[in-house]
Amino acid sequence: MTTTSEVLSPQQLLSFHEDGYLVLPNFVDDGACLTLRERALQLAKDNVPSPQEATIFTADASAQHAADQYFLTSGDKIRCFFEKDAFDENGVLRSEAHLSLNKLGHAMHDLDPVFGAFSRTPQMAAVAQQIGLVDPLLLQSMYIFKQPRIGGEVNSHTDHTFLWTEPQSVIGFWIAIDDATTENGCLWALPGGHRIPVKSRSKLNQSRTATITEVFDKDPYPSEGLVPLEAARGTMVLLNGTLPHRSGPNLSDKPRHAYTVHVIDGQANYLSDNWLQRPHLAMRGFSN
Ligand SMILES: O=C(O)CCC(=O)C(=O)O
Repeated sequence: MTTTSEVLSPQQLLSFHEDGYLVLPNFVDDGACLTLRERALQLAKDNVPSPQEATIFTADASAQHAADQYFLTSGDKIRCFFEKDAFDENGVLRSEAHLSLNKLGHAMHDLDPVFGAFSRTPQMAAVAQQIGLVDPLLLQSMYIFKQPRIGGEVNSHTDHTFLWTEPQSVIGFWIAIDDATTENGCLWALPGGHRIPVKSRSKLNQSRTATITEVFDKDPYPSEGLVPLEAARGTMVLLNGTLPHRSGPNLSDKPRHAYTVHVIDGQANYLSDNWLQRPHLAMRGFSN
């Protein structure tokens, strides 16, 4: 990665357009990954909800409503989300709160300087430009812990389903902060699957209190043919917004931290009934 204007070779660009994803080893250096890792753990400690708030996975309807609100208003905040398996049968956390988190979301890239600097590098900007984002806007960030033993599976989905623009424009910039392998729950993707028409859209209900799913095709995405995208620390995986992808559970004793930024094109229309809204924080690009 010597120049910042052309980070991707013509072959890599071709491969991204053909497969719908691209794996870029050594995109970020180890030092930057470790700095982000440390910062994420600090943010987790600083922002972890109280034990009362942590009862968000109980079946109780008012708790569910509170959990929905906590999630739906997180687009312009830094919030902590727990793993389901972090709780015992009485709803009590089995371990320290910050070691029980599934992820941080969804605006660290705008609210935290360490995340901001990691997210807005000339290399990231160059990739966005090369893959055709005319007016790239950093919509959301997630720091995914995929904790040892309890890190849950992420079901096959497309990002466009959740972050809908017209026309489709969302691209995932996913970066391995720890080595990601089939043992600790790496990404899996369906080569060429971005050409399958998107099967559903998740959006806010009329009262904007929960999400509903609009189904266009009730058949699931193919479960065969996905390939594991093992990724050493510092590898970036680019994901087209219509590409079906998933990640496995982490049944190992090794953490699998990863950081992902979803970028949209400001020339496309970001729908007002998408779950993620940022009423208090304007979206920004890589350099403004
Ligand atoms: O890191 C993971 O386990 C899943 C990430 C993902 O699905 C995404 O960034 O869109």
